Amino acid sequence: MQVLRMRDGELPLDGPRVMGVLNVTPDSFSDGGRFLDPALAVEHGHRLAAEGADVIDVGGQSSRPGAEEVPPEEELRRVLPVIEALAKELAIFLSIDTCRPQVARAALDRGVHMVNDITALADPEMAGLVAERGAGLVLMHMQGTPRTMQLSPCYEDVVTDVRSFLEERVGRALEAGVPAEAIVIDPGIGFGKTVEHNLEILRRLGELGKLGYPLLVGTSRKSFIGKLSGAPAEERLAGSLASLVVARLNGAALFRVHDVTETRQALTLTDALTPGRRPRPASSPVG
Ligand code: HH2
Repeated sequence: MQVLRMRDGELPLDGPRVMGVLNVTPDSFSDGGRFLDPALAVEHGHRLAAEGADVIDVGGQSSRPGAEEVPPEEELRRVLPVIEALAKELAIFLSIDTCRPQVARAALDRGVHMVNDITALADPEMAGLVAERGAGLVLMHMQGTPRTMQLSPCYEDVVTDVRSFLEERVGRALEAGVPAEAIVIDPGIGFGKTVEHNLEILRRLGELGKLGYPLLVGTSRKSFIGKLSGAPAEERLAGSLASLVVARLNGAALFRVHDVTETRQALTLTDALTPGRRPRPASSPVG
């Protein structure tokens, strides 16, 4: 059975796994401002865990199109109290959504198990840090930066280009000593991609799966669903579920979502209806 190795534990990948989103930001595209107060963020973390999330992904900086960078001190100020509390109060895997080694290091010191780097090791220090701490690592594809990425995304062939990029970044991680079992790859839905690019990636996800690493997808409430359906961010659950069912059928193992209960139900049914797959409840004691 394939497992995902993280600091202090392993997450079995014998069924789909759900990563609950916890944005401690004022400006995230769908839940900005809701959990900026640390007490509300911690409460939401408990809710995500109770709903059956396998991992909670804590982020202190929005990466929505056009977002400006926040200083590292502010990112740390937002996430650290929340991580500290969740690590003490919950037996669940925690991930830090950051591209800054300084933030990742402080989060690891306070108990996170995995680093979700949406720049896939743009900072050369990140890989060594992850290796040294035995943490899990998500490597995500993005074209450009959040500020510029949606201006004119352009690829020769989006799936081939994303695949080559991820292959190269996996190579960097392995070279720095991150074990293969600790690596997850993610095509970066919505990060420097048009609607058609996102659809093409989801249709041809199997080609990324051939790299041999677990695939994570983050389609939850994203704007391609809004552009296709006309729905605002808070009304995109049905489209989010439809996209993740297709992603599961095409080989995705992990799903980064805002709506954990509904996602688990959709994934359970997807696996129950897939020949050769058996549904299993997604529970993940740490350790
Ligand atoms: N998407 C977002 C943030 N982090 N990480 C990974 N690995 N994959 C994703 O698709 C992904 C991600 C953006 O979504 P959200 O956190 O809801 O919004 P914001 O960036 O505005 O905080």
